[in-house]
Amino acid sequence: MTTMSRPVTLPAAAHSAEEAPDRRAEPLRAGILGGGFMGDVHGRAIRAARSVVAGLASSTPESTAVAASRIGAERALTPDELLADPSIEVVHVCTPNATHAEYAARALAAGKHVVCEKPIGTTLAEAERMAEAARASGLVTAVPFVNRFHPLTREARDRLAEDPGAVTTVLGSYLQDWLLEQGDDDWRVDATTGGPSRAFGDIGSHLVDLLEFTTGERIVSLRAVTGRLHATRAGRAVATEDTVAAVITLSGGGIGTLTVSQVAPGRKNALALEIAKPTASYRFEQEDPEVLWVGRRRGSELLLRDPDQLHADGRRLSIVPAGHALGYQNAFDAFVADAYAVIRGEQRPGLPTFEDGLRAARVTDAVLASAREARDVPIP
Ligand code: SOE
Repeated sequence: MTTMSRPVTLPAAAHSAEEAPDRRAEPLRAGILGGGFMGDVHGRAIRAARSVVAGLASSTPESTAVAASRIGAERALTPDELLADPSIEVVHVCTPNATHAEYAARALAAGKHVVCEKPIGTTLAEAERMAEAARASGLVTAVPFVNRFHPLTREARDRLAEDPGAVTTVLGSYLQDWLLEQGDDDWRVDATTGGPSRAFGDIGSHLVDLLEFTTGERIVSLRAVTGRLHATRAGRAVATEDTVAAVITLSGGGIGTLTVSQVAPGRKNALALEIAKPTASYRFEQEDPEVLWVGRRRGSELLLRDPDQLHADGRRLSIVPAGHALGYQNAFDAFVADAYAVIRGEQRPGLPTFEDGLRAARVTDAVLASAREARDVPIP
């Protein structure tokens, strides 16, 4: 039976009493900006990381009181109070997209680590400023590209790394239907609150991050087209896209297609990624995360998550035995746990930071430019 434990090596400082104490066991004190459904998801993950939701601030005193009570925050605060609170060590930014950069920048300036929902900026320029602010701060920043934290996406990554040759083809899609009807509305629909790209910035970013993370390759150019099912919603003109289709070229010379839609009837969070190399194919579906399809010319298999069969990373994330299904919140919990471990001074390869948030902004910017100008767009 493979042991789940890892040899514990205490940092040098922990050996001498007068040195800083080992902080790993102590709970961190977190603040959450935003009281929507992502605030709930972050709140659960903070507690799963043995830490405390010390404060929560939403858009009004009333919505803050309701969300703080629902999420179990110690105190209902205003954003200014939360950002000024010296006891809060890490700020989770879960507000509408247009306020991400301002709040993240203020939290960094206040010396607080930042977990910021994507996008870190609604434009490439804003994302570049945020990544620079993160570098200059020396603080820990993280962006919840949590599909990296399913044990089987880590397994796919490790197997792809061992698989010789470059990626040949990628078939990627992320389909939802929560904005299918003309009466469906959300702050994401408006460019002023959600940013100029909606479908791609919102969920295409997950697809791109998972593709580049698992393959280790980069999209080096793309040609995209966008679509809009409803030109108006709730009587307002809509300028952001419902659908995106893109043809991509990869750094290893491979090619692929990405399809993103928030108006695909029956699809809820159907992220699917199929990657082919000359020796094997790998397919992961977010709505069925306990299975990885491994395709071969002879002997394809459905790999069911079983810690004994996984590489170290997939085993580490397999917090329950085979047969007890792990899901989205578990992946989110693993993401926050890794971010907090890095805040406590440990190493956690694969943590998505503001550098990865900037990468997502670069690709999103290229998608909009390509669709607007009907041309291939190279991506540095
Ligand atoms: C809405 O499309 C949304 O909540 C996204 O913003 C999240 O990133 C995705 O994980 C689920 O759907």
